[in-house]
Amino acid sequence: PFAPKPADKFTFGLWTVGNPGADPFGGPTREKLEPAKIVELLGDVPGVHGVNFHDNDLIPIDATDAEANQIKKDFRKALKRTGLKVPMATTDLFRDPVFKDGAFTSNDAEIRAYAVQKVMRAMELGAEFGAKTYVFWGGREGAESDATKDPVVAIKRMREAIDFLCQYSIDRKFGYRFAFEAKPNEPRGHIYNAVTGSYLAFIQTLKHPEMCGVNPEMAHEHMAGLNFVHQVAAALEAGKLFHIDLNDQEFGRFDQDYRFGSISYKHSFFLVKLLVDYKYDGLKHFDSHAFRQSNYDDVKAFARGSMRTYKILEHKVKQFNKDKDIQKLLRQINRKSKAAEQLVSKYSKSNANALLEREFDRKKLAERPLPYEELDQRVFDLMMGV
Ligand code: 3MF
Ligand code: MG
Ligand code: MG
Ligand code: MG
Repeated sequence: PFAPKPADKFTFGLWTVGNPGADPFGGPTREKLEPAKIVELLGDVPGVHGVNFHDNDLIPIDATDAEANQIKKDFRKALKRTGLKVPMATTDLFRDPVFKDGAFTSNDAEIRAYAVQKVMRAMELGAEFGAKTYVFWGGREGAESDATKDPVVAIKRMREAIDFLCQYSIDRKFGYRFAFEAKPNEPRGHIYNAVTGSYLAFIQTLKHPEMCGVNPEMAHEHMAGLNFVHQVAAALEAGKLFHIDLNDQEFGRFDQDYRFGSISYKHSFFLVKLLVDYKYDGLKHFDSHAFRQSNYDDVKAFARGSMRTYKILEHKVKQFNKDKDIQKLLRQINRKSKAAEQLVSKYSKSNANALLEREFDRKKLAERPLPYEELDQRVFDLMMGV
């Protein structure tokens, strides 16, 4: 009953299912797979919609033209065999030493120009495979010491690069929508635009705000101890949720990229509820990887589990929305008053005067019951299937 379908728009990345299990303290525990092999692995997992990539996940940074053409040919064949799409592409602006002090915000003008050129080429590569969403994660855009970079100048450099690339996308008719992904730290000590909300403000200062939105990632906001659901809500309400990175993470820890739903059952439930209630029908990318202990069969279990968890939570959300007792409690706590609502829903001089005149019984209002313990326990019972 929880079988995913391509129409669910679940996606994985070459870098997520292809993750060979290295960490800062130890090397890989799994063999590195060629892109076409990663597509085949995903093809063995029913219900996947697509696979996303960074330019260099597909084509190594030092590849010759002949090598690049062969890789693309094999990759395209694997896509055809499996029916997988490439809905999103992005640029690796973090791995190569040239970006050690940032890409768009580097202190070196030539590195900034190289970064923009690298994105232009990567946009072309994404477009070749049909990508319509282009993600920007500024992994190296930050600082360890604020002695090294002016953070106001950094914002201006970022804006200059994005304005340039928006116009390039328009000129080339790529049809991309840009999605900015925030992260508070890792790999930099501090990354600029640390949370999704920062990007929502930044977008409004761009030359083409209409083609720019966000790609919030659950683990990134949880690293900072923030409520991810609220960040996504802000994006949704602003019409800016262009993409989402689903995964999980213990609060406040290093970047763990765990399987979606594996830690934060309750936050994951309310996230799915938000996406269901507000009819988000965009891409749902699992930006996570299997445990370092897993072999490739277990990586498939990881991919199946990510989607299954989402579908189970979706089912629980439907139960929540139909549950008579829960809905009764919700009606009870959302108290209506036509008179009060009319007064403040729209400003007018007469409304303002009437509101100033009106008497409120503060003590009585404070006494109205809010059975939130009862409601919250019902959520627990529902999730646990009790
Ligand atoms: C790092 C990330 C990135 C981004 C990716 C753009 C390497 O924590 O989340 O993954 O998601 O660069 O999609
Ligand atoms: Mg991440
Ligand atoms: Mg990560
Ligand atoms: Mg991500």
